[in-house]
Amino acid sequence: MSLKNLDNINPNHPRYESLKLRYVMVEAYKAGILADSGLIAHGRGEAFDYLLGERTTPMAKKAMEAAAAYLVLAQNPVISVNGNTAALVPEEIVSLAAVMGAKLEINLFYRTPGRVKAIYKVLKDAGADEVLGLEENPEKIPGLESPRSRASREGVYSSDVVLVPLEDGDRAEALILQDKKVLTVDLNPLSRTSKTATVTIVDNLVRAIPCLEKEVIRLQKEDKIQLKRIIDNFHNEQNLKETLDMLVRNYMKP
Ligand code: PTJ
Repeated sequence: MSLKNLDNINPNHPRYESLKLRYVMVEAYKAGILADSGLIAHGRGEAFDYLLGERTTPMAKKAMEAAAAYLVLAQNPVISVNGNTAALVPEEIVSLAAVMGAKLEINLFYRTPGRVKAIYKVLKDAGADEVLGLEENPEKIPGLESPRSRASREGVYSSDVVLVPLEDGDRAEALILQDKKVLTVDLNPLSRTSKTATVTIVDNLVRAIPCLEKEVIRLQKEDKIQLKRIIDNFHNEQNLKETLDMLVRNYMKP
């Protein structure tokens, strides 16, 4: 992604990282990768990130460990990729998939052939071997009407664990009803997806995905009993509550 618009901004600017991500998103929108609503979603994420102190919290680290345990134990793990994910972490998501042999599947709410093509190219350029989600006659996830109901036969449809960053609540619910474990990354601990998912990592995607990859590599060396223990010791609702408590404390700080 071109960052030439950033040339006029001093890297020492206190909001440099945030400004950089904004430019990445604007360029991704211009390149047809991101939906216009993706920019709005990014803004909402920014607001929550600000309240979280723009850093990975201990609760997010705990959620990453649980998510990594699910991914390591999975038979058919799949990473669902939308416009925001392709814009923010293309190399990182491809690398995470490669480390654990997971499949990558494009799944868009605002689906157009042009966006699917653009996101496919981003993932291929980032080194992906195979990208699912382009099938003419995909399976459907029951209970969903939007293009999000699409599911590749060898991907989301037959998966046991799905990582769905920046998801909408309906699809997370529908996937859970299909007995899948749903892992998400969402800066909003109050979103329906956050509350529905099996594991919610409340963190910025740009920080979370590289950390998650490290956790997967670490846990690949552990035995199954230890991985199951990590899963049993994780409680999504409690973790979200602790995150929300921290967010409120930060908000109340003078
Ligand atoms: O690419 P498409 O067509 O599939 O559309 C993707 C969007 C994101 C536009 C679509 O899924 C959507 O409208 O999502 P929502 O309902 O706005 O939810 C997005 C959630 O992601 C919100 O709760 C945001 O707080 C959160 N979010 C935004 N940016 C980030 C984020 N979470 C983690 N990291 C971010 N960088």
